[in-house]
Amino acid sequence: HQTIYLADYTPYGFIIDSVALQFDLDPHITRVKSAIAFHPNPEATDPTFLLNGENLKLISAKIDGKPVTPKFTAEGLTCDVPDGPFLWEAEVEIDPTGNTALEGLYMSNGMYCTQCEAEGFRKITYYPDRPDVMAVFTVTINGPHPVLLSNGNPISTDTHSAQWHDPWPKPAYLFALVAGDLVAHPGSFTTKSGRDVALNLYVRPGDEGKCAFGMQALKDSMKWDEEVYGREYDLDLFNIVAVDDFNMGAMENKGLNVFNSSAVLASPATSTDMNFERIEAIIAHEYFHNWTGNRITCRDWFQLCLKEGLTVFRDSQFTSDMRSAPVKRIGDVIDLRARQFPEDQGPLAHPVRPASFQEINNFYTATVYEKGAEVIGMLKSLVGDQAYSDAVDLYFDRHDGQACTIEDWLKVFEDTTSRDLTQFKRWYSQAGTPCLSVTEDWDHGKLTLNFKQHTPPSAATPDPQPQVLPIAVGLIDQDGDEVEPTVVLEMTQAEQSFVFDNLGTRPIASVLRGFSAPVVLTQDLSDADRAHLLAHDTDPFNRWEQGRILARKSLIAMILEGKNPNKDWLQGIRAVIGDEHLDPAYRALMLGLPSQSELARALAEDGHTPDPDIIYAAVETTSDAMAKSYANLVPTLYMRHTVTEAYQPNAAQSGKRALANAALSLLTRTDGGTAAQKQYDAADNMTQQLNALANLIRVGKGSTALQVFEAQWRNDRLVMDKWFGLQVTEADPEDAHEVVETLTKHADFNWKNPNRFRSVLGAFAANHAGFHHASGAGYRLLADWLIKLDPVNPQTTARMCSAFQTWKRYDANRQDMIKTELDRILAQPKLSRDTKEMLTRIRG
Ligand code: B3K
Ligand code: ZN
Repeated sequence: HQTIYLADYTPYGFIIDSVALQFDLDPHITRVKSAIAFHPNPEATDPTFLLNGENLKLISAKIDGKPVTPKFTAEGLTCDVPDGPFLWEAEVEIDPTGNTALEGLYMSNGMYCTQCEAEGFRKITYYPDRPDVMAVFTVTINGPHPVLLSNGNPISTDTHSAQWHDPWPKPAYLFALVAGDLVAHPGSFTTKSGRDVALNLYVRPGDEGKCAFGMQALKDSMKWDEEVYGREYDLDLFNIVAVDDFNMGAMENKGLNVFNSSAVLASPATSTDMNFERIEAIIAHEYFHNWTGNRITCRDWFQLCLKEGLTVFRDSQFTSDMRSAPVKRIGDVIDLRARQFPEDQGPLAHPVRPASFQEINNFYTATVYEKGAEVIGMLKSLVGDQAYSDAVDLYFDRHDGQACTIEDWLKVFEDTTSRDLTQFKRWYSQAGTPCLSVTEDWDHGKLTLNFKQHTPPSAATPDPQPQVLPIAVGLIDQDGDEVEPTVVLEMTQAEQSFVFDNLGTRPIASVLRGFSAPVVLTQDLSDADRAHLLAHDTDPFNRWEQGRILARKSLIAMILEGKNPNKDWLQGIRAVIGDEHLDPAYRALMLGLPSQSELARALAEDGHTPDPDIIYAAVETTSDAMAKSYANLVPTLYMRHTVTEAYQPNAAQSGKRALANAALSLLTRTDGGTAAQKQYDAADNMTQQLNALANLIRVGKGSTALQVFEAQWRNDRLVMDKWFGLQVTEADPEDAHEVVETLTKHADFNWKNPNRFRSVLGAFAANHAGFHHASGAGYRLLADWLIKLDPVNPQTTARMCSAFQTWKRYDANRQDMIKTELDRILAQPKLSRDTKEMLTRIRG
């Protein structure tokens, strides 16, 4: 397979004046006719006429009405063309039913839908399938279906035929088509300049009751983007379609977003608080792409973070505004450490803007998305809020309608602030998580903070240079008062010191407030100082962070030295969770522990070989110690935060439930499941039902409730995904692989459905001690399923390969067993490009 390099970019040889497509839909033999008007691109150096195409049966091809015989290549076809403008017309045949990869045009439960990003349009017809080729599309759809949708505005709809026109030039990856027996949940929105926009959420009959929340989230997003970014919607219609078979969360096709049904359908009875929050964020994310992604798109796929990092940053801002900003920030950091840090510190490490790839679908990663968003957050804190807003306005003004690069993005900041961002740009080109350490000198009222930064080298970046680090710092004195409010120190050197003068007594430095840079921080603070910050820091992130660090230190001392859980930490947390002035959602986070895989990473970072069984035992012992130590507080916490009003998925109610359910999981450790069973029986919403069920499974009393649950929900796919997933997540590590094996034999284990596959095998990879079972049974089991899924759905298979990315952390035995499995998969004939690239990188 061929490697593609950022450095090799050249513009396409032609410009497209218009695209007309006609689809004659058939489940097995769909005909696609295209008429594309081209003229030579005066700025291009290579005049070769290339059209991408994959799995297409060419029926006919004409140029200016005359039949032509193209030459087929690995990528598609090429053909001799006239010197000036010309019309390319082609007819191809495709098989939507046979398309199990869920890329291009495919069928899902009897409906037709498309997924074209990144390079799926080439599976629909011959076309220059690259994001810098933008064109105006007119689409005719013929087929016996009540609903026939494409991008833009409808220009005619008859029975069994519809015509759509999208006035905004777009790259092919934003094309979409949906057809089927769907029902619309309608809504409307009036933009700030008075444009009436019709909104629809299209779902399968039966799902009508799960639309209201998503519709409201869409309206909230439209309003927010007007208020905060000044961005108005630009068509008379905005459609969202829910699809059961989808490789990712959702897709921002122009005017016709297609969503994984799990990322849009919601109701109190079937969705948890976490589901509601995620749905709100994904709807916002896809909507925000209308400006950051669609109106301004990417020149090439190396620039993916241009739209994704920025849009993730925007959706985080939205969630912070809709809900609690500190809770959102802590959640984002937990997620970054769980998904991006392992990537950045292992064999898959790549820069936010990668320099090469074989299969671009493998680069829709936590690094491109979440670290990409962190980079924008850093830029904003370096230049300040006003300059950020001015620069982004300039970006929209200057680049509307263009396919852009990271250079274009940084230039608007340089032009508005007169800053030189040359060094800052390293965030886009260097892989690896910087390690930042800080020591202190105290001298007569003068506190000096001495910082050192170092990024470990990786295959992607063998010789990393110092990064620009915005380090937010505040000072807290011995009485718990803030003597220096947050300042952002700008570190640019490998070693750099900053001085705070005129201080009375020696304060405690609260460093990296709000997690102001995505680094691994080492600070030589005593446990007593950390406990002081846990009690008094004015920065809610760092308050939580100190508790988290103390928890991690306690766990690591248990793992390495067989110590007991740290009493001071237990006491410190107790004070916070008992403080009724604090937001319940925040207190629930305070009760969380580092994940087992995060502990494994911390151990490996310090040169130890993590033992998954010992880590598991330490976490269990710690949870038991919390349950005992807080025994007289927990029942009160549980009762006091039990919501009695009618269910609302808002921040206030879900925060209370989060705290009550955190309390329930401690309570279950002492009452053996009595309260959980009671909650299960009384539950009238999925948050309460699922949390109760998890606790029952954990104490070995889940079998009846699991049967009841299955009988209640067997016809609801999304709820059944939870039923499958929970049994794996909560399985005792000793027999997790057997639980998985049993579940994969269940009649409803439809492994070709990505949601169902992930609910079992994805959850298994996340059951740390279960997956890393000393027998190697977990590795074999996952490998068997990856081998089975790869020919059917390469994208989903390749994503799941990342379960193996941390393999070099573990002992020689486990490494050998994993290597055997990696090699066994790699030896499969006809392994997809996606999976092959992932495993080759992971194996190293
Ligand atoms: N842009 C899509 C992701 C497409 C994935 C292609 N493999 C969703 C999003 O980020 O909004
Ligand atoms: Zn996105």
